[in-house]
Parts: sequence; C-alpha cells; structure tokens
Amino acid sequence: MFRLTATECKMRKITLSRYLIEQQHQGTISGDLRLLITLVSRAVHAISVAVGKGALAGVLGEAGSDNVQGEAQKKLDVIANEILLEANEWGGHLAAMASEEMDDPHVIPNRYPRGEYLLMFDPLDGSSNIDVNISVGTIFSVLQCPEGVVDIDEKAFLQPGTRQLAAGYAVYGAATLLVLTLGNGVNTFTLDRENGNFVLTQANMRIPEDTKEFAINASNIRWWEAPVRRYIDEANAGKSGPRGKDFNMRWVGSMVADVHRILTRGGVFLYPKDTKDSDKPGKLRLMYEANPMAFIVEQAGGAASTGRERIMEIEPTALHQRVPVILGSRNEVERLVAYHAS
Ligand code: P6P
Repeated sequence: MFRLTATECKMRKITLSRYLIEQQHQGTISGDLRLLITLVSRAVHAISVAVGKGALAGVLGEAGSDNVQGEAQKKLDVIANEILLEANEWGGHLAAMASEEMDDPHVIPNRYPRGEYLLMFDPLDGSSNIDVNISVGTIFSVLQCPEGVVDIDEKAFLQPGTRQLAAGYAVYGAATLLVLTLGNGVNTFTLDRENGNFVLTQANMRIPEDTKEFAINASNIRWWEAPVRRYIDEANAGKSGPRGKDFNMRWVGSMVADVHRILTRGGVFLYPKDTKDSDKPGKLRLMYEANPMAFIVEQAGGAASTGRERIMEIEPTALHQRVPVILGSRNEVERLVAYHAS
C-alpha cells in the first residue's frame, strides 16, 4: 500500500506523472490507463484556467441550451465538456466517452485509433454555483469496454460501479485539487499553477468512521422518507437527544465540494430518495456522479449506499439514471441503512 506522511509527500514532491509511472511499474495500471488519467488531468488544468477567468473570459451565464436532464446548460458546462472530449478522443486509449452533457455516448471517430477503456464524466458538477463563485468540480469514472463490442452504444457503459478501474474528481476551489483512486487507496494532488504539475499533497486518505457533521439540502425536509427524517431529527436534537452529541450542517450545493470536505475531515452526505418527484428516485446520476464518488469514498474506508443497497452493486439500466446517495463516515452510513431496514 502506498503510504507517505504529508511531510514525506512534500519532501519527495511526487507529481501525478511520477505517481502514475510508479503505479504502472507496480502493475496497478496499464500504459493506456496512465495516458487516460494524464490526459484527464490536462483537461482538468484547462477547465481550472477557464473557471478561474470567470467573467473576464465571458464564460459565465447560460449557454442557451438544455442538457439531457432538461437542465439549462451554463457556458462553462459546454466548455468543460468540449475540453474533456478534445483532450481524450485522439489518444487511442478509449473506445467511447459519456457525459452528463450529452444525450448519447461519444464513440471515438474512425480517424483515431480506438482503445479498451470507457470514460464517463460530469464535466462541471455544481455549475449552478459558478455565477456566484462557489467551488465547482469535474467527476470522472473509468470502465473497461466489454470484449468484442463493435457498435458501441450506451449498453457498453451499463456496468456496476464495482467494475470501475479508476475514478476521480477535481475541485476548482481556492486551489485546484485532483482526487484519484486506482483501486488501491485515495490520493489528492494539488495543481501547482506556476508549472502546471499536479503534486501529491495528501496520500492514502482515510475518512473518520464517526462524525458530527451532515450535508443535506434541508429545504426538502417535507419530502424525506421516515428513516432520513429520523436521522436528521436525532442529529438536530444534539447533546440532549438520542445521539448524545451536537451536530453541524454543511450544504455547498456542489457534490465535489461536500465530498472533499467529508474525505478530509469526515461527515455524511445525503441526497436521498424523496417523494418530491415519483419519477426521480434521487437527484444524482449513478454512472458519473454516484459510482465514482462511491468508489473513492469506499477506497478511503467510508461507505456509500442508496439507504437500501450498496451504490456500487447497482446494475445500471440507463446511462443517465438517477439514484439516492448516502455516503461518507462508515458508522453514520450504516446507521442510516439500519434505519431504512427497520
Ligand atoms: P440542490 C449540483 O447540481 C448537484 O448535482 C450536486 O453537485 C449537488 O450536491 C446537488 O446537485 C445540489 O442539489 O437540490 O441542493 O440544488
């Protein structure tokens, strides 16, 4: 297992490139998967520059189009999507890509070599926060393309989260961070804006099993199911209540920002099934939000559930399907699962 103290990380100045080469030498990843992660990191750098310019580059505001979810696209949603497509389609490592911003998968054009991996992403998660300068992010997930598939369509992507080969997210905040798992732990790299390198700054991250902090959009309280309502009421009852301790609440409105806080200091994130819209079993998308975040959280010792089943064991039925999400500190997620079962 890759274990370094923060001091050693700083001293060794391990860049993402060096980390990936070492992982390839250790047999954790292939050369093409190393190329994939490298190209995604370059796209993340380019998105970080675009997000950082904000109004100065005329990239704020609506794009004047809707995505497959029927949500108005922000200019930066479209820009980030284009950056990821252009960064990856020529490399010969991918068979196809799928995105929150595209109805159908983008199959690698015949003019480029085709590879064995499938890349899915939410190019700019939390984009409703861009115009108010709150952290947004990029989430991505990597699968193997099934053998022998020639005419790739969304069915090739419909694999459970346990089949992910890698997953990560970028947070475009005060610093631009790239958080990555290759299935052997979770590491955070910070973008050095002076030279464009991503430098290892938190190695082998672990989520504390207990917490006093929950993240949920409390304005939905009237639509929550009983187990969620019970959990939040007990937390709000504080020291004199059944939990015997006071809780704090945070809700950024950008999943990447909430998940990164939880990865760093613990917590539980809930976007649960609610009765607001019976057609929507949850708000967040399985393939390119819930699954990659679940992979990262589990790799850091946390848990990720719909409340009724492990997110990474869901057999997908549609590329843009939504699922309830409860993830973070293991003991809190297990408590919520127990409440759903009782
Ligand atoms: P609400 C952003 O649109 C997003 O998909 C997640 O990043 C975020 O956690 C959630 O939706 C916020 O949803 O309903 O609070 O605006």
